[in-house]
Amino acid sequence: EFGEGKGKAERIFGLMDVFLKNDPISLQKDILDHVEFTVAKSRFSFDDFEAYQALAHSVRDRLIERWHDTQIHFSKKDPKRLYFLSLEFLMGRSLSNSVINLGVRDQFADALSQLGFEFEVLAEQEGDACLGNGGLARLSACQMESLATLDYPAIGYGLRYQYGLFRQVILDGFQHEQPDYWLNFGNPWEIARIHITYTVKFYGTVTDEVLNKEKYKVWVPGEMVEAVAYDNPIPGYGTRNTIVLRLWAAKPSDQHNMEAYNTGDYVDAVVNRQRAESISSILYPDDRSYQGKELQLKQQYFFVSASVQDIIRRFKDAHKNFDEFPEKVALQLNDTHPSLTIAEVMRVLLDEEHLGWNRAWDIVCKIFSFTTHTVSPDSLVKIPVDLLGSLLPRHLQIIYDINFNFVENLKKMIGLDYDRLARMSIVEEGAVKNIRMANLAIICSHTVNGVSRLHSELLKTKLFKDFYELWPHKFHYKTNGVTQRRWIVVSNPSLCALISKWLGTEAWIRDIDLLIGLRDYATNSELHQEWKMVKKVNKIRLAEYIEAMSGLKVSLDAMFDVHTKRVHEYKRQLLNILGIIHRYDCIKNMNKNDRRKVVPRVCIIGGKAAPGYEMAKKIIKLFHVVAEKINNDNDIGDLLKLVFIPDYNVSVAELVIPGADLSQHLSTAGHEASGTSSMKFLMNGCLLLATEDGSTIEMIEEIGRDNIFLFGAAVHEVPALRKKGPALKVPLQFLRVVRMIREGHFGFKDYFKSLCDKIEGGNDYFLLGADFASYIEAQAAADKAFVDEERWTKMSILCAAGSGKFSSDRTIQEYAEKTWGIQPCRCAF
Ligand code: GPU
Repeated sequence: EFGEGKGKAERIFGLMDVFLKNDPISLQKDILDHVEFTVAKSRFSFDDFEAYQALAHSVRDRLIERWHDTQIHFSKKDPKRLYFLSLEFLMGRSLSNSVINLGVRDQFADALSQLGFEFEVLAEQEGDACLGNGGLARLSACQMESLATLDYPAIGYGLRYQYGLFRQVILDGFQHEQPDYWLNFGNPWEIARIHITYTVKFYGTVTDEVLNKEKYKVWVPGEMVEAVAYDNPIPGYGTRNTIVLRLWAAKPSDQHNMEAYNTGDYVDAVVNRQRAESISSILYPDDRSYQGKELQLKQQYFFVSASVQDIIRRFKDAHKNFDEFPEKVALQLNDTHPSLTIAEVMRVLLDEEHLGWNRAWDIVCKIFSFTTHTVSPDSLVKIPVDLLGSLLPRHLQIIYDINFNFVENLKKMIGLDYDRLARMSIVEEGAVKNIRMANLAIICSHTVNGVSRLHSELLKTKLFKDFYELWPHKFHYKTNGVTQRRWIVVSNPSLCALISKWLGTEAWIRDIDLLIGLRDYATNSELHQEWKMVKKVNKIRLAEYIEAMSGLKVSLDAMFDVHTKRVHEYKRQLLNILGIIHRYDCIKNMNKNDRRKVVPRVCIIGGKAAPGYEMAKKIIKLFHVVAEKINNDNDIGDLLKLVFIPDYNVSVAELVIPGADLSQHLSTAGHEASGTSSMKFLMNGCLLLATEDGSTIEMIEEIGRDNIFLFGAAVHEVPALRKKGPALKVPLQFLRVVRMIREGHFGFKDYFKSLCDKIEGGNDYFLLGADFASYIEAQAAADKAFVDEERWTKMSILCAAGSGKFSSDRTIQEYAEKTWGIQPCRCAF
């Protein structure tokens, strides 16, 4: 169809500009064109939201351009690819991060200002993509960004939930959940790939068939659903490489048997078909627990099956022989949620590619790596056998076969130790028979990673002890990290500029170890002045947000003390509240003179509770009733103010973290696998008050004990304390604050009874009483340090300077080199 004589490709090249242009005039033209042709508004009249949409589309064009180049480059080089499988990604907003990574932020800001708009104002128009619950999901997002920045050939796979994590609304101090229909206003950051679809099968039966005298299993499904790909480009920083997060959406299948509808009502039949979409419609809001719901299992398999088909299709486009599969494919299982992938790959290699068991098994054993994010056996996914057998009959057979071989081999290695055999078996016997997905993942993966050093020790000595003793070589850890592009450059532009100025380079944005250079200036008074200014700017921003949200005016001289994360008993938000009550009680009982010495505090808490987690919801309510009392006590004034930040999510975190003076990480030692919010606070020069848990232990090594406020029992002390039960000594102050709640000092006496019962009289599993005295001491130490401005600022600088280890760039590089065996593949244009 193109001109004679010239090749088609040449002709197309001739028709296009080489790259989209990024000068202010071209950008303005692009934005106005998108106003007119994409948003369909007049270029002479459009509002902030429409301007945001047009802006987002012009950025998207640039993402697509780079992503195509990256794809072409990857196809040509055919490197080993990493496939990152996760059911949760907390991406937050995309605009600022994209323009910064594309290196066109200032150009866009200029172009917009010439059109009469302000970049920051438009950026605020964007909603959050909350396709995940908490730390695990945000970790996936940080890791995708690092994979792109470090030029690794990677693809992320996930689900395109129509409803993200619920929006938290507080009414009368109680949490209410509202649906997050985040796609309502369209999503400029995704590209619908209506031609990339795969059929996913469910239910049905398995029959034996003979082909060329070989016996094969054939799965005849009872239901089929289509998976459609939606691609979300992820640009790297300081590189042209742009990778993709491919999210699957469920659509009714065309292969539906319409015959069956003839007897029924046509409209009902179509409505029924439409139900297929429900598979990808909602994110389950309970982190770390699988409720045994069929829909949730369907979701997992839907995601797994579509991803595996896509991976195998890509492999077959370039290769004929499956023996090369492990040289080209690394599959990373983000926790147990996607571990059905193992059975699915096995099924495809056996039943569709006819490789035979031994060859298929050999391949499977070389391609999977598994990362676990928990220390608690209760968080490991178990699927009831009946449920799995009805939804995925062939997969159950395969899992049984894998288990049979495993147990037979195990017997040869460890003898007939039936207790241990039962513990290690993939099948859990009991009133309800379950499939233990973690055991399946460990048995079939070449590497099992923990998320911090301490976590890995706990895996080896507790959770996965039996497996560690069998296969010590499989167990490793990669301490988590977060991306400094999102958590400093995007969220804290003032600090970003300050760091670059003092280091004399922006290179730390790609090479975070350079931050250590700030240590040389830790006592420099000029830096101190500028550092304090930056903190002030961020505190003003946060104070304005608090006022807009709650009407509460907070003093900028007060210490902003922040505790934001999912609400869980083990994270001990309750300890913080008890500490606040104690502080209040002390202030009330002080004379005027002593009051003058009190360090004013704004105590900020934020975080969602799973809708069915009663105790977590009571903790939220307790904070509110205590806040009500204290904030309205004229006797207290600015000495103590309490703020609950509702609907804590990525974009709220971007605002809160830079404005914090102190942040709290209070998990009972041995319960937080890693913790990642602490890393974001640390990078932003916020001091930490923490237990020696998860990654905190490694932070102490990086910044020194003098620069962090530590408290509480150490991991090895926890079991003995628990054992003491009712005999455990707890300080009188602790009993006093619990009594205040019990006796109705803050109202809702009956409602809080069960909460008080849970921390008294030997029931205090998370050891709030045992750790209380040392918690209060650590808080006093923080107060003391805060009044010494010079000391505080020095500590703050040393925190940021020592945070280099906690970049996801380091984590990803370790994974790439030690676990996945992948190399950078940089697109050089
Ligand atoms: N984590 Br399991 C979650 O956010 N959700 C989960 O369901 C499970 C773990 C967190 C860990 O609690 C946290 O310690 C860790 O830093 C994070 O995953 C990322 O590894």
